[in-house]
Amino acid sequence: MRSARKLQQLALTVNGRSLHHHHPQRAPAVGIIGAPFSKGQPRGGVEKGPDLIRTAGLLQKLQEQGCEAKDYGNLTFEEFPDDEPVGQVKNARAVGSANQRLSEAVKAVKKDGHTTVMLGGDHSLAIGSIHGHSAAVGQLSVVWVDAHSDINTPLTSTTGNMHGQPVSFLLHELQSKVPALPNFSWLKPCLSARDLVYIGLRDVDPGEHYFLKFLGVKVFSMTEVDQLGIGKVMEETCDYLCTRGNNPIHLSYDVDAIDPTVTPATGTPVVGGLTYRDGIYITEQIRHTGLLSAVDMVEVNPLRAQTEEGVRSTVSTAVDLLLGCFGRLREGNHPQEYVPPEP
Ligand SMILES: [Mn+2]
Repeated sequence: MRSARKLQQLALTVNGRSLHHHHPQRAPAVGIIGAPFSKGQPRGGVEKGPDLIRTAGLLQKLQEQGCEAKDYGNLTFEEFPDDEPVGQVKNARAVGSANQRLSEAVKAVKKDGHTTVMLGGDHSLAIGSIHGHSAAVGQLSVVWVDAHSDINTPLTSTTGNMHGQPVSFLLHELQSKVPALPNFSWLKPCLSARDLVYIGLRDVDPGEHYFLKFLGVKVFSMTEVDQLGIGKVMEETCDYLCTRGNNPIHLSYDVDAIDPTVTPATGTPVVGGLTYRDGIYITEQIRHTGLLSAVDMVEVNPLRAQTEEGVRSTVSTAVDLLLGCFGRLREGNHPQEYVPPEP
């Protein structure tokens, strides 16, 4: 795919003048799955994320930019009234069960030929989303955009909240560190540490930092974003994923990756985050690879902003990030069949 595009770029260069423009990729069919689930963390409100993002016009805006988009509605989740902590871990039964359902749903929507968009909900849902995606298409690359690395195990976590642990459940390399939990027997690890790239980290626990270093995970923390700029970060990310075999990409996007001045309506905001422009650029470049196969957009929580404007800004940023994933360019777009009117 990469070399085909290179050839095309060459063909579009005439007399040294680049006529290169973004090759119009076939508009992908988008399949939206709502996951109004909040038991991976203690704060109510994050279950409102999917409907808020829909109300902001996601489906219509995707269609307006030429995407075939289908809304599969919201999943419903089993309640576990006696979900006692297992060691430190809170709501293990609810989280295990919800992710099993989500995994089946993502797998089915992938098999249906769609690029999935999972609207969370909290980030514990990445367990089911990535598992189901991998079950449908095989080996994945995961780009995890987040202030946090979410790679605690149930034993390194100090809070017991599972939204800070999903990556540990998914990685082959950490299985000996993850204890068995109720409603998790369906889950088999499906991801290698070398197929994971982080962008935006700035709040990483000691155990998490150990795992990232020990496993040699590719990390672009905010330090690297400052040092290299987002342009170089994305160039290196895409080159790295290329060396890993150009596998289908799963983009797991936590809105708290973006600076809380822009996305304050989230459960665990951390100062010093990505700008709106950095955030959008990530989606444009991932889209440009032609490999994007599934997206998570998680941790939008309207009850956590101080103002209505804070909620609006967070939700509209989440929508803009998703539009960027599916072809919206800041340079502008026009349909492939567009013909300008003649007088
Ligand atoms: Mn997260």
